[in-house]
Amino acid sequence: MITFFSPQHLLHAPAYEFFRGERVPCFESPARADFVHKELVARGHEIRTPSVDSSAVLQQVHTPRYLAFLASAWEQWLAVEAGNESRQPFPSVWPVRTLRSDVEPHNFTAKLGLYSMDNGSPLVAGTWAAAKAGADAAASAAALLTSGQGVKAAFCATRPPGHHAGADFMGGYCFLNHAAVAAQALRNQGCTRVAILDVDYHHGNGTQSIFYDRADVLFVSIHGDPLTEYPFYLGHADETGEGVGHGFNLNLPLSAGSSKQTWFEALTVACAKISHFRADALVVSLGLDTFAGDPISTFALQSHDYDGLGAQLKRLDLPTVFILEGGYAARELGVNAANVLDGFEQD
Ligand code: SP5
Ligand code: ZN
Repeated sequence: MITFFSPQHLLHAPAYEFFRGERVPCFESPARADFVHKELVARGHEIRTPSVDSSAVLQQVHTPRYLAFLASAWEQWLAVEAGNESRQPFPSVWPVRTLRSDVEPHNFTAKLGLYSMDNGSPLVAGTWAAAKAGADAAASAAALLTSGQGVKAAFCATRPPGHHAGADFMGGYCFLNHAAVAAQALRNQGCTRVAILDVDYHHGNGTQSIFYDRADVLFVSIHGDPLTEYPFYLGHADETGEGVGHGFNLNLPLSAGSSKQTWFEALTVACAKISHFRADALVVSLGLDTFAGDPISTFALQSHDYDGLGAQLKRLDLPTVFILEGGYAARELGVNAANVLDGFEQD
């Protein structure tokens, strides 16, 4: 499968994140994308560098003030205090209920909190460049599928991931929502109805919220129940869309520890919803943290199960953009991702 990959992902390499109150090495590491790249090359997949500038589409899915902040965040951080080039900024205050989020404060940490849903998204000098390369990959994949060259599917081997990023906030290791960029770009290029299927272990709160009031983009997600699993505050089954978007959002939360049989039953329900929607293109938020060996998740898929996922998605018979999201068993990530793509192509 044609795969968009940019070495710019390496520019996002934070040293640590917070986990149970301690500093730990980041689960979301540069090695992840390199393992995926290596496995795809070994299996003969064609690797391309993203060539489409996603700037205009980014303005459609994110707010101008969030994009302006993110693009200049590192420069702003450096200006706060001497020595900040060797420190990672984290938010420590957030505008929760009763506080105002319409006024952008001047204080850097206050701005970082305004534009964050958690303290779990470490920002470094190259974060913007890496995330922007991911958005460019998503736009490049959408352009390729709508170019009339007969290409039916493409993969974006991108990191940091994107599905937790909302219109005006980062979170869950995500900064720019690549799946939203792909879906919006497909709409711009003539697709009437686009379905997004999010199979990451964690609910794609950012993607859901971006399209929640729209009927032209269906969002379907299979994930750990937010009552116990990150991102906790979105992803329940009663979230079905609002306004004209009512009926165009489907959440399939599964209890932590669910079996692979339960997971594949949910996939069948998800695929039926997408078929019924009569989409003319599909975007798959391909998180692989459903893997039994994932260090932060609790589902039970084995490497060979990912062939079956790819094969089932192929049966939807739609132009398909796959976008890498989570998956933190880095060493197995390449095999697991490649199994989905090969399962798709061989079905
Ligand atoms: C894209 C993506 O997969 N983002 C995930 C962000 C998760 N961040 C919070 C992780 C908290 C994990 N708690 C796990 C407890 C394991 N025993
Ligand atoms: Zn995840």
